[in-house]
Amino acid sequence: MEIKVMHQVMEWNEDVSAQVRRTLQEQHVCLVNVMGSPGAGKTTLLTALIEKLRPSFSIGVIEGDITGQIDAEKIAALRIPAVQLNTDGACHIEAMSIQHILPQFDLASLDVIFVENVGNLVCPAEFDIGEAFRLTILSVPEGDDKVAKYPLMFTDTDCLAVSKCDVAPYFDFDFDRVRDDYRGVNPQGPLFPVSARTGEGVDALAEHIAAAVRRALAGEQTTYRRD
Ligand SMILES: Nc1nc2c(ncn2[C@@H]2O[C@H](COP(=O)(O)OP(=O)(O)OP(=O)(O)O)[C@@H](O)[C@H]2O)c(=O)[nH]1
Ligand SMILES: [Mg+2]
Repeated sequence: MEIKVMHQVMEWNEDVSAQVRRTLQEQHVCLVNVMGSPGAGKTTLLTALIEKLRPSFSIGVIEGDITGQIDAEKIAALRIPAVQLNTDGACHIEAMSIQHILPQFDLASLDVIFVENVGNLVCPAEFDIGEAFRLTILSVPEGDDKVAKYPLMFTDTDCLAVSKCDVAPYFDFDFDRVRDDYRGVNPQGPLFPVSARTGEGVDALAEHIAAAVRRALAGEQTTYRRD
Protein backbone atom coordinates (compact mmCIF):
# COMPACT_ATOMS: atom_id res chain seq x y z
CA MET A 1 0.00 0.00 0.00
CA GLU A 2 1.45 3.35 -1.00
CA ILE A 3 1.24 6.16 1.58
CA LYS A 4 1.52 9.78 0.53
CA VAL A 5 4.29 11.41 2.56
CA MET A 6 4.34 15.20 2.82
CA HIS A 7 6.88 17.42 4.53
CA GLN A 8 6.39 20.22 7.05
CA VAL A 9 6.19 23.76 5.68
CA MET A 10 7.73 26.08 8.26
CA GLU A 11 6.85 29.39 6.63
CA TRP A 12 5.05 31.06 9.53
CA ASN A 13 1.98 33.15 8.83
CA GLU A 14 -0.56 34.05 11.49
CA ASP A 15 -3.43 34.15 8.97
CA VAL A 16 -2.99 30.57 7.80
CA SER A 17 -4.79 28.86 10.68
CA ALA A 18 -7.81 31.12 10.05
CA GLN A 19 -7.65 30.30 6.33
CA VAL A 20 -7.53 26.56 7.06
CA ARG A 21 -10.47 26.87 9.46
CA ARG A 22 -12.47 28.84 6.87
CA THR A 23 -11.71 26.37 4.07
CA LEU A 24 -12.79 23.46 6.23
CA GLN A 25 -15.97 25.22 7.39
CA GLU A 26 -16.87 25.91 3.75
CA GLN A 27 -16.26 22.26 2.91
CA HIS A 28 -18.14 21.04 6.03
CA VAL A 29 -15.14 19.18 7.39
CA CYS A 30 -14.22 19.20 11.09
CA LEU A 31 -10.48 19.12 11.90
CA VAL A 32 -9.63 17.42 15.21
CA ASN A 33 -6.15 18.00 16.65
CA VAL A 34 -5.01 15.01 18.76
CA MET A 35 -2.09 15.82 21.06
CA GLY A 36 -0.05 14.05 23.73
CA SER A 37 3.37 12.69 24.64
CA PRO A 38 5.29 10.19 22.50
CA GLY A 39 3.75 6.79 23.16
CA ALA A 40 0.71 8.13 25.04
CA GLY A 41 -1.46 5.87 22.90
CA LYS A 42 -2.62 8.43 20.33
CA THR A 43 -2.62 6.10 17.32
CA THR A 44 -4.09 3.19 19.27
CA LEU A 45 -6.92 5.31 20.69
CA LEU A 46 -7.48 6.97 17.31
CA THR A 47 -7.87 3.53 15.78
CA ALA A 48 -10.48 2.59 18.40
CA LEU A 49 -12.30 5.91 17.93
CA ILE A 50 -12.34 5.50 14.16
CA GLU A 51 -14.08 2.14 14.50
CA LYS A 52 -16.74 3.75 16.71
CA LEU A 53 -17.19 6.86 14.58
CA ARG A 54 -16.96 5.50 11.04
CA PRO A 55 -20.61 4.35 10.85
CA SER A 56 -21.62 8.02 11.36
CA PHE A 57 -18.82 10.01 9.74
CA SER A 58 -16.53 9.82 6.74
CA ILE A 59 -13.03 10.13 8.23
CA GLY A 60 -9.54 11.09 7.03
CA VAL A 61 -6.31 11.22 9.04
CA ILE A 62 -3.09 13.24 8.94
CA GLU A 63 -0.31 11.51 10.86
CA GLY A 64 2.40 13.84 12.15
CA ASP A 65 5.80 12.34 12.93
CA ILE A 66 9.37 13.53 12.78
CA THR A 67 10.08 10.85 10.21
CA GLY A 68 8.75 7.57 8.82
CA GLN A 69 5.25 6.42 7.97
CA ILE A 70 4.53 3.79 10.62
CA ASP A 71 1.37 5.45 11.95
CA ALA A 72 -0.06 6.34 8.52
CA GLU A 73 0.32 2.69 7.52
CA LYS A 74 -1.70 1.64 10.58
CA ILE A 75 -4.50 4.04 9.64
CA ALA A 76 -4.42 3.15 5.93
CA ALA A 77 -4.77 -0.52 6.92
CA LEU A 78 -8.23 0.45 8.25
CA ARG A 79 -9.11 1.66 4.73
CA ILE A 80 -9.17 5.26 5.96
CA PRO A 81 -7.55 7.96 3.77
CA ALA A 82 -4.27 8.78 5.50
CA VAL A 83 -1.45 11.20 4.74
CA GLN A 84 1.85 11.05 6.62
CA LEU A 85 3.32 14.44 7.51
CA ASN A 86 7.03 14.30 8.31
CA THR A 87 8.14 17.37 10.23
CA ASP A 88 11.82 16.55 9.62
CA GLY A 89 12.81 17.38 13.19
CA ALA A 90 10.16 19.91 14.20
CA CYS A 91 8.35 18.97 17.42
CA HIS A 92 4.89 20.18 16.34
CA ILE A 93 2.69 20.67 13.26
CA GLU A 94 2.04 24.12 11.80
CA ALA A 95 -1.09 25.35 10.00
CA MET A 96 0.86 25.96 6.80
CA SER A 97 1.53 22.23 6.54
CA ILE A 98 -2.17 21.43 6.97
CA GLN A 99 -3.03 23.93 4.25
CA HIS A 100 -0.46 22.24 2.02
CA ILE A 101 -1.88 18.76 2.71
CA LEU A 102 -5.63 19.42 2.41
CA PRO A 103 -5.66 19.11 -1.42
CA GLN A 104 -4.50 15.50 -0.93
CA PHE A 105 -7.98 14.69 0.42
CA ASP A 106 -11.32 14.63 -1.34
CA LEU A 107 -12.78 17.12 1.13
CA ALA A 108 -16.26 16.90 -0.39
CA SER A 109 -16.45 13.27 0.70
CA LEU A 110 -15.15 13.80 4.28
CA ASP A 111 -16.79 14.90 7.54
CA VAL A 112 -13.80 14.71 9.90
CA ILE A 113 -10.02 14.85 9.57
CA PHE A 114 -8.11 13.73 12.65
CA VAL A 115 -4.59 15.14 12.93
CA GLU A 116 -2.30 13.10 15.16
CA ASN A 117 0.18 15.75 16.20
CA VAL A 118 3.84 14.99 16.85
CA GLY A 119 4.30 13.26 20.22
CA ASN A 120 5.14 16.12 22.57
CA LEU A 121 3.46 17.51 25.69
CA VAL A 122 4.64 21.08 25.13
CA CYS A 123 4.98 22.60 21.64
CA PRO A 124 1.86 21.35 19.79
CA ALA A 125 -0.41 23.19 22.25
CA GLU A 126 1.16 26.49 21.18
CA PHE A 127 0.19 26.17 17.52
CA ASP A 128 -3.31 26.69 16.13
CA ILE A 129 -3.45 24.46 13.05
CA GLY A 130 -6.97 25.51 12.05
CA GLU A 131 -8.65 22.80 14.10
CA ALA A 132 -12.24 22.96 15.31
CA PHE A 133 -11.61 20.66 18.26
CA ARG A 134 -8.65 19.60 20.38
CA LEU A 135 -8.23 16.28 22.18
CA THR A 136 -5.35 15.89 24.63
CA ILE A 137 -4.29 12.40 25.67
CA LEU A 138 -2.37 11.71 28.90
CA SER A 139 -1.45 8.10 29.58
CA VAL A 140 -1.33 6.59 33.07
CA PRO A 141 2.37 5.56 32.87
CA GLU A 142 3.38 9.20 32.28
CA GLY A 143 2.38 10.07 35.85
CA ASP A 144 -0.33 12.05 37.60
CA ASP A 145 1.72 15.27 37.92
CA LYS A 146 1.72 16.15 34.22
CA VAL A 147 -1.25 18.54 34.26
CA ALA A 148 0.50 20.57 36.94
CA LYS A 149 3.86 20.48 35.12
CA TYR A 150 2.71 21.05 31.53
CA PRO A 151 -0.44 23.16 31.98
CA LEU A 152 -0.80 24.65 28.47
CA MET A 153 -1.51 21.25 26.93
CA PHE A 154 -4.42 20.89 29.33
CA THR A 155 -5.60 24.50 29.35
CA ASP A 156 -5.76 24.93 25.58
CA THR A 157 -7.81 21.86 24.80
CA ASP A 158 -11.47 20.89 24.53
CA CYS A 159 -11.21 17.46 26.10
CA LEU A 160 -8.79 15.26 28.06
CA ALA A 161 -8.57 11.48 27.68
CA VAL A 162 -6.57 9.66 30.37
CA SER A 163 -5.43 6.62 28.43
CA LYS A 164 -4.12 3.15 29.36
CA CYS A 165 -6.39 2.95 32.42
CA ASP A 166 -6.02 -0.83 32.30
CA VAL A 167 -2.48 -0.49 33.69
CA ALA A 168 -3.46 1.85 36.54
CA PRO A 169 -3.01 -0.91 39.17
CA TYR A 170 0.71 -1.00 38.33
CA PHE A 171 1.31 2.74 38.74
CA ASP A 172 0.82 5.21 41.59
CA PHE A 173 -1.58 7.23 39.47
CA ASP A 174 -3.94 9.42 41.44
CA PHE A 175 -6.96 10.08 39.20
CA ASP A 176 -8.37 12.60 41.68
CA ARG A 177 -5.18 14.64 41.48
CA VAL A 178 -5.36 14.75 37.68
CA ARG A 179 -9.05 15.60 37.80
CA ASP A 180 -8.48 18.43 40.31
CA ASP A 181 -5.47 19.84 38.45
CA TYR A 182 -7.35 19.69 35.15
CA ARG A 183 -10.41 21.37 36.65
CA GLY A 184 -8.09 24.08 37.96
CA VAL A 185 -6.67 24.96 34.54
CA ASN A 186 -9.68 24.05 32.38
CA PRO A 187 -12.92 24.19 34.38
CA GLN A 188 -15.17 23.43 31.38
CA GLY A 189 -13.09 20.62 29.88
CA PRO A 190 -14.46 17.08 30.21
CA LEU A 191 -12.16 14.22 31.26
CA PHE A 192 -12.57 10.65 29.99
CA PRO A 193 -10.66 7.74 31.56
CA VAL A 194 -10.15 5.28 28.68
CA SER A 195 -8.38 2.10 27.71
CA ALA A 196 -7.98 1.23 24.06
CA ARG A 197 -6.85 -2.20 25.29
CA THR A 198 -10.08 -3.09 27.15
CA GLY A 199 -12.40 -0.61 25.44
CA GLU A 200 -13.22 1.07 28.77
CA GLY A 201 -14.52 4.59 28.24
CA VAL A 202 -14.05 4.57 24.47
CA ASP A 203 -17.81 4.69 23.73
CA ALA A 204 -18.28 7.72 25.98
CA LEU A 205 -15.32 9.54 24.42
CA ALA A 206 -16.49 8.70 20.90
CA GLU A 207 -19.98 10.01 21.69
CA HIS A 208 -18.52 13.22 23.08
CA ILE A 209 -16.37 13.72 19.96
CA ALA A 210 -19.32 12.92 17.68
CA ALA A 211 -21.42 15.59 19.40
CA ALA A 212 -18.55 18.09 19.19
CA VAL A 213 -18.05 17.34 15.50
CA ARG A 214 -21.74 17.92 14.83
CA ARG A 215 -21.61 21.23 16.72
CA ALA A 216 -18.46 22.30 14.89
CA LEU A 217 -20.01 21.43 11.53
CA ALA A 218 -22.99 23.56 12.53
CA GLY A 219 -20.56 26.47 13.05
CA GLU A 220 -20.43 26.51 16.84
CA GLN A 221 -17.15 27.50 18.49
CA THR A 222 -15.56 25.06 20.91
CA THR A 223 -14.32 25.79 24.40
CA TYR A 224 -10.57 26.32 24.21
CA ARG A 225 -10.55 29.04 21.55
CA ARG A 226 -11.22 32.32 23.21
CA ASP A 227 -10.83 34.61 20.18
N1 LIG B 1 -1.88 -1.36 28.18
C1 LIG B 1 -2.20 -0.51 27.21
N2 LIG B 1 -1.29 -0.21 26.28
C2 LIG B 1 -1.64 0.68 25.31
C3 LIG B 1 -2.93 1.29 25.25
N3 LIG B 1 -2.95 2.12 24.20
C4 LIG B 1 -1.75 2.05 23.62
N4 LIG B 1 -0.95 1.17 24.27
C5 LIG B 1 0.42 0.80 23.94
O1 LIG B 1 1.25 1.94 24.09
C6 LIG B 1 2.27 1.93 23.09
C7 LIG B 1 2.23 3.24 22.31
O2 LIG B 1 0.99 3.34 21.64
P1 LIG B 1 0.80 4.27 20.37
O3 LIG B 1 -0.65 4.25 20.04
O4 LIG B 1 1.77 3.92 19.30
O5 LIG B 1 1.21 5.68 20.97
P2 LIG B 1 1.38 7.08 20.19
O6 LIG B 1 1.00 8.13 21.18
O7 LIG B 1 0.62 7.04 18.93
O8 LIG B 1 2.94 7.10 19.93
P3 LIG B 1 3.74 8.12 18.97
O9 LIG B 1 2.95 8.31 17.72
O10 LIG B 1 5.05 7.46 18.74
O11 LIG B 1 3.88 9.40 19.77
C8 LIG B 1 2.01 0.71 22.22
O12 LIG B 1 2.84 -0.33 22.68
C9 LIG B 1 0.55 0.39 22.49
O13 LIG B 1 0.23 -0.98 22.32
C10 LIG B 1 -3.88 0.93 26.27
O14 LIG B 1 -5.01 1.40 26.32
N5 LIG B 1 -3.44 0.06 27.22
MG1 LIG C 1 1.26 7.51 17.00
